[in-house]
Amino acid sequence: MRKIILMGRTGSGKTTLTQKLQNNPLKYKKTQYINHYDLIIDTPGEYTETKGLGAALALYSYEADVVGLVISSTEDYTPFPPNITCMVNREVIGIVTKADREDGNCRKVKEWLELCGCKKVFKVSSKTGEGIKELIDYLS
Ligand SMILES: Nc1nc2c(ncn2[C@@H]2O[C@H](COP(=O)(O)OP(=O)(O)OP(=O)(O)O)[C@@H](O)[C@H]2O)c(=O)[nH]1
Ligand SMILES: [Mg+2]
Repeated sequence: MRKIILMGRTGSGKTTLTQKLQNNPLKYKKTQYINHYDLIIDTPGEYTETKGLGAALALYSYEADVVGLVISSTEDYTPFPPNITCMVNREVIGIVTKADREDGNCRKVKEWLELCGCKKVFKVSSKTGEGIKELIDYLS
């Protein structure tokens, strides 16, 4: 599998998705620093939310093969500006998380990710497993 780095706001579901992709039990744990696993790099939401740390994320993307921009279906706004995918020389995909949430809007979030420049956007739920196989197949 290719290594993916997950970036997105606090609470967007990066760690839960990491646990699901690794076939581990889902257990809430606030990410305090960059966690570097064999095939996944899980970053704290603060890196996406803080301007100065955004540069660190861009540099850290070189440790991965694929960059995953993560936004929850329940978000009111996107932290990622248009055409941001050109900031890194890695493949960048979009990941809409919490697809199971009835109050979410997957279509809107998918459009935000496409505006970022993501050619491919996955809709996943770590709770129900929706879209997880498709994401694993893509990375394999
Ligand atoms: N309904 C639903 N809730 C989810 C899903 N994924 C994550 N959550 C919930 O969202 C909350 C935040 O999830 P995390 O995975 O910790 O979020 P994070 O992006 O790692 O957050 P930081 O570590 O703060 O950057 C937790 O309460 C999860 O249970 C999902 O697919 N569906
Ligand atoms: Mg986390």
